[in-house]
Amino acid sequence: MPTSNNKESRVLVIIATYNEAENIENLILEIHKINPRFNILVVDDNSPDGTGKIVMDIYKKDQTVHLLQRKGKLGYGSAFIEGFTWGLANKSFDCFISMDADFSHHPCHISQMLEQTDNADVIIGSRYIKGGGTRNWGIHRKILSFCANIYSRLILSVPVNDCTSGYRCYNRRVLENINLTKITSNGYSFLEEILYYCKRQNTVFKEIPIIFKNRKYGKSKINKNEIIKAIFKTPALRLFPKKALKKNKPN
Ligand SMILES: Nc1nc2c(ncn2[C@@H]2O[C@H](COP(=O)(O)OP(=O)(O)OP(=O)(O)O)[C@@H](O)[C@H]2O)c(=O)[nH]1
Ligand SMILES: [Mg+2]
Repeated sequence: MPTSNNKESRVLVIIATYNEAENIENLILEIHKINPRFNILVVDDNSPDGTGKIVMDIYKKDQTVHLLQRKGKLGYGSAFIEGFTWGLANKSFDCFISMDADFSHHPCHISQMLEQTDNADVIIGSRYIKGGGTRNWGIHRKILSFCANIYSRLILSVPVNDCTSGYRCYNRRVLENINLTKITSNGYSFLEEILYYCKRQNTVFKEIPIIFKNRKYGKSKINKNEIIKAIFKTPALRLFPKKALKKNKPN
């Protein structure tokens, strides 16, 4: 737990994991190379490859590393809902970074994100602004991701070029204003859903360019079902908005 009031110790990096044993230890090391005071929370879904055990062993030596071990695979979105809820319960944290475990979101961008926290409420690691991009993606993946972004952006009318990037930094106030128990996406459409509720509270967004590299180790968990769910979820958010904002300030 953070013990002092300096900015670094108020940062909580949240990483959702399912079968990331080949990545998690290195990722934690790389994050702590940037700053050993960052707190890191891993939300693991009882990964059969022992990811949770690796994190538990690190925690025994380094108590800035935390583990939320869940019973089974409950989904990407639900992992972040639990992670944010855990972090918000500790008033010492005021800056919440979400990232993947597979190095597609390289920790080298964390400092650039934190530099923007005085100017913006939500900072997004973006593949679709100048300087950003993807590496080692096939043409299908490129088209899918590009179209998904345009689709989400138009339907949700969010002033963000990369609506499906999971590499983000949120300030506490924005998350506190969302009733996380009312978020209905357990899977990847969580990214669009929470972005929509950020937008509805007049959030200031800032994007910083990132190069998204395909994972070297481990397997992707995204599948066709998740993509189909996101296609339907996005317009549903506009048509049947749930009261997930605590102070409802529609925009
Ligand atoms: N706790 C938890 N984590 C998950 C779940 N599904 C995916 N993750 C994690 O969420 C992050 C993103 O998942 P990936 O499979 O890398 O998805 P992606 O980055 O969109 O797809 P790829 O580019 O193909 O890797 C990774 O750290 C996964 O381990 C889940 O059900 N529960
Ligand atoms: Mg990935």
